[in-house]
Amino acid sequence: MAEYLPTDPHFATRAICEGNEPEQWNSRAVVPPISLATTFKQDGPAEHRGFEYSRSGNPTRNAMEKCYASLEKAKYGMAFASGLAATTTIVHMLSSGDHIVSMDDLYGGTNRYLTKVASRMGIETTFVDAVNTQHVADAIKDSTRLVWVETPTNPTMKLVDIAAVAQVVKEHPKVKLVVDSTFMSPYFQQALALGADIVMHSATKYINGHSDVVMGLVATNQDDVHDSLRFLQNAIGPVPSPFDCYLVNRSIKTLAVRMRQHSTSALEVARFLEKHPAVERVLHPGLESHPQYALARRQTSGPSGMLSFYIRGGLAESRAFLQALKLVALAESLGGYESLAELPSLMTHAAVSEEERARLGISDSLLRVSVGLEDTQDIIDDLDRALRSAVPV
Ligand code: P1T
Repeated sequence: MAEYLPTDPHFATRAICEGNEPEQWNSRAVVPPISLATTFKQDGPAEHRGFEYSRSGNPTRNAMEKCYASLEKAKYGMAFASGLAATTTIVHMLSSGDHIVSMDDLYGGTNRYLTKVASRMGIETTFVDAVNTQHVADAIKDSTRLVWVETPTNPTMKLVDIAAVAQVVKEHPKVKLVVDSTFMSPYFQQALALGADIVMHSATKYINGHSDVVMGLVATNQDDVHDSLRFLQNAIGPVPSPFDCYLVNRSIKTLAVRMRQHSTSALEVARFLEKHPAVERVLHPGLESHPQYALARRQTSGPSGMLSFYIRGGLAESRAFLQALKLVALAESLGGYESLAELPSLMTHAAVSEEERARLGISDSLLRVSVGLEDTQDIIDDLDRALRSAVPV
């Protein structure tokens, strides 16, 4: 920690100062320089000053990783070329014959990786409804090495009780709990403090927040997990560029203010949609109507900008709504300053089987919205106009 910081700085202070100490650079630059060199001059064979080759370590990445780690109050932070690169690297800690317990409601790309790629490497995954902690406990077997949960889930906004699952996992010393905290960012959810062994994010979303970088971030307090992931980060090679690390480090500076605004606006939008005649049901953990509202209050310090809702009607109405939007862009992804809307059944979750989607409620009338940082009234007006043009009310 920088010497001039208070002993226990708050989130926004850590976001600005940690890992970014000007004293670490000869120039004393207050902004970490973009260090593009792929290799670093050594004093003698295998004698270097912290950096040798940019895949194994890079000054700009290092500054950003330290800053990110401080947001999770973690000992270690590591950056990867995408959220999925972080996921695959974590799964590479396992060997053929090992088993993962994951959840049925998961980002479609994570589901696709586990079912179509990791399975070919001899790693089997059991998908359970992790909303009920007992289902996780029942699925753990001798070969289980990871429990992988996402909370809130993408796109049905279900919550997993991280502390309860962590308690189950702790009874099995060989099993690690991974929490994908992408929808919350470290600002609203501190998964490690709740008992997770590893927390990961698609930093492409809120942490970068400007829809111009694809990146994954992982944090842990455990030396063995860190050593293993650092080895794999170098051995497999899925590292982000120094420029992307510079951009994410810069984005982290405004994470707290961005998240507060996303949260306020999304709650306002969610309340508006809940009363809209063209809307059947709204899924947002900040609404009292959310079935796990009490858990949301306990486990997070607020809801993010993500919500989903069921439009009255089916595919035709969903399509008409999305195509009528003007301000809100019809696009995949989330967590950026611009509002986005999408149809999970045909877009982000198309890789999930039709039967599974039906079981999870990912129907053709389920729409997902990432509420951005435009004026809230303008977002509401756009949604209202598009809903009214798609569904006669
Ligand atoms: O896109 P990438 O940075 O590789 O991250 C994958 C990922 C992991 N976990 C969650 C919860 C995610 O939402 C994602 C990516 N999601 C989208 C692209 C999306 O539109 O939902």
